[in-house]
Amino acid sequence: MAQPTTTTTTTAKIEAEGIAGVFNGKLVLSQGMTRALDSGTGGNFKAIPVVDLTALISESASEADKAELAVSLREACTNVGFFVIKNHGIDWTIVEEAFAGLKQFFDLPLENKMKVHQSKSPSFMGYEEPYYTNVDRLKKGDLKESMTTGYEPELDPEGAGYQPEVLYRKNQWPEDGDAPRFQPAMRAYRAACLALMRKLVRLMGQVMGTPEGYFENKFTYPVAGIRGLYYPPQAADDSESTGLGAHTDVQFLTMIAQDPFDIQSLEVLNASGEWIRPKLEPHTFVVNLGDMMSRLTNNAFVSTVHRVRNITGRPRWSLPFFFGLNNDELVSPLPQFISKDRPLSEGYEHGITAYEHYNRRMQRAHHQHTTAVDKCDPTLPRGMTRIDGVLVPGM
Ligand SMILES: O=C(O)CCC(=O)C(=O)O
Repeated sequence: MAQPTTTTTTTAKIEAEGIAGVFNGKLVLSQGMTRALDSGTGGNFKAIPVVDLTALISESASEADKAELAVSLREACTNVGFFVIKNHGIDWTIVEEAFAGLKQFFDLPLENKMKVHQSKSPSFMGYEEPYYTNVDRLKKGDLKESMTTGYEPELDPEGAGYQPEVLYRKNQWPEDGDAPRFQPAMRAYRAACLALMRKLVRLMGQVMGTPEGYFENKFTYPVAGIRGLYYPPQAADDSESTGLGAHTDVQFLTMIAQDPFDIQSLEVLNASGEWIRPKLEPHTFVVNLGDMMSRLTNNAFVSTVHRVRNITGRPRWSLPFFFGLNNDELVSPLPQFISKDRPLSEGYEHGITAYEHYNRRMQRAHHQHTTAVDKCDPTLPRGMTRIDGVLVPGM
């Protein structure tokens, strides 16, 4: 039987720390992912653009204002994959309470948090202690602690009010008496983020050139996960540790609040291999595109590699909200993004559901989870992975 070729490309376009390298012409990322060389990053951006959402939120915005906003969004989506949003209309006391609830949860003794550990959930909901994940498998592991909860259809006034039983991702909430502010705070934060994302999706439809109302029935029981995170400060000279390893996001859009607002620990990879840190003003969020978006646009919109490295000396908390299509929607490139100049990208030939898309990624990221796939087999030698059947350096 023919053996797969093992030639390794030496001219890596991207030689950033945290990226495993280039193999057979593909960018090798964390989580067992490989990507076409030109689809792991946007352009040579030197800063993360700020997008003012007034024209989306204000009832009196003119069509010209909306058109201008659509242009700046398109530029951010094709060149950077990240932007900071301001004037988004979210009442910031909801965000403050979400951080208060999250901190109350993280302050619990470890044994209480372990009662709702993510390994007990087939759908990856729950708590992860420091070093439980190792997203960038060239490192020792991720220093972060996290607590993830997901969509609850019965609490979504703009949704269908149900979701097919098979798609339900059951939450693990802290047990009675533990962190009582956590559950209501997460629910209020989810509701606020959902309302904003649904408005933004209508505009994104326009930015993506879809027919009017195209996305209207595709987010009726969406993915709406919140992953509360804590990153302790780490030593600047500790190259073995990372807050959260280099990766791309899975869903359609992610929006992230951070506390303190001015801490610069999130790092976004540009096409030259430089890590660019978003700079936030008070009451702003970072928004980024996930792989679902790059898949829908045949890589015209970029789902950019990022990581967290907290070398600021201060603790950091963040609250990413992951927003994705209904789990039974097909995630296939839209026809307007396929042409002679932009042929269908490798790996997008077969439609997969949003549910499958998510599970494949999570099984790779969580190499200790019972459902982990063999690419992240923890018995692989450290720093090695298997690609196209061959053991190669990476992850
Ligand atoms: O903490 C952050 O700002 C980013 C988190 C993130 O990238 C993730 O949870 O996938």
